[in-house]
This record gives sequence, C-alpha cells and structure tokens, in this order.
Amino acid sequence: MIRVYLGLGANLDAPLLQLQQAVNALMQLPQSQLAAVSSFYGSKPMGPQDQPDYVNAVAALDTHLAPEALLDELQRIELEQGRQRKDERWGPRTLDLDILLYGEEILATPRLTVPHYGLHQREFVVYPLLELAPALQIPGIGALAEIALQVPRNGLTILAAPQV
Ligand code: H73
Repeated sequence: MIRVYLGLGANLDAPLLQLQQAVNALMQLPQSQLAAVSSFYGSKPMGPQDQPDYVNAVAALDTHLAPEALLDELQRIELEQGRQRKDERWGPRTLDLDILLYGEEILATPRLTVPHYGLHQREFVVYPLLELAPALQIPGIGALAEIALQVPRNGLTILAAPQV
C-alpha cells in the first residue's frame, strides 16, 4: 500500500456537503483504505475575490491504485458531483480533488505533477496536511512544518469535523 494525501476543495452548491460527500466517495474507492480526514476548513478564495469562500480539507488514503488510476477515480468523483469540469481558471468550483503526495514519489507526466505544484503555497493545503501529518517530509521540497512557517494562515478557520 502507498500512503497518498489528497486535497479537497469546493465553494459552490453547499460546499460542506460537497466535501462530506467526497469523503463518502473516497471511502468506496477500490483497492484503497481511507486512513484519516482533516477538519473541514473555511478559506478565502485564492484568485478572484468575487466568489464564495471555500471549504477545504486533506485526506490520507492508503491505496494499491497506480497514480493515473487514482486520478481517473478522483476525476470520476468530481464529475459525479461537479456541475462543470472545465471550470474557468481560478473561478468558483463544485468539487476539486488533487493528488498532493503519492508516497515519496516525484511524478511529472502530462496528466500528473506530484508533489502537487501548489502544495507549499496554499494555506488551505499546508495547514490541513499539518493536522494529519506534522512530521511529513515533502519530496524535493522539505519539511512540512518548515514550509508552514512561510505560509500565512490568511483567515483560515476550522468549520467542522468530517464524518468518517
Ligand atoms: C489545480 C488538471 C487540472 C486539477 C488541478 C487543479 C483540481 C484538480 C485544484 C483551484 C481556495 C487535471 C481552493 C482553486 C482556486 C480557484 C485557485 C482556491 C481553491 C483547482 C490533471 C492535472 C496535474 C495533478 C495532481 C490532480 C493534477 N493534474 N481554496 N481552488 N482557488 N497534477 N482549484 N497532482 N492532482 N490533478 N486542482 N481558493 N481558498 O490545483 O490547479 O491538472 O486534469 O490532469 O483552482 O480549493 S484540474
């Protein structure tokens, strides 16, 4: 099994429910075991400010799925819950699922960049991840706890606990 960390985000159509529904879907993934889910956080939109606040979380998944097979599953969940897949860049969204880390692997394929390119800049990824894995090392980047020192919380708040 490989330990994978996933980023979850939504800011449309009852985002808290979208995230809980995504957690439920992650629990059903084949060849996988959902290990932990962070708190649900409220975050200020990165990008244009004329859109609703986001709800974000991070999940830890143990899986036998290969990276692109996992991405296929995540995109299926996004499609099932999301109204629009080809969102305008930086625009509001029903559900996003990102592969933040896939074990200690560094991947650069046409479909996948892992570690996720925005991981170390996005407070709505760094702090939920820190909650699950305070001692985590990000391959090619460094200690998560050190990264967090450079990333302002930008109004990030805990909204609710997930049901797992
Ligand atoms: C991103 C392709 C495109 C992929 C990457 C995308 C969704 C999945 C997050 C936002 C707050 C895909 C937020 C925002 C903005 C508007 C910036 C926010 C928030 C999109 C696939 C390829 C390459 C990976 C990988 C998944 C990957 N791809 N909170 N969200 N503002 N590598 N969200 N590692 N995992 N897909 N995701 N503000 N507060 O990060 O760019 O990327 O087809 O092949 O834009 O959540 S979609």
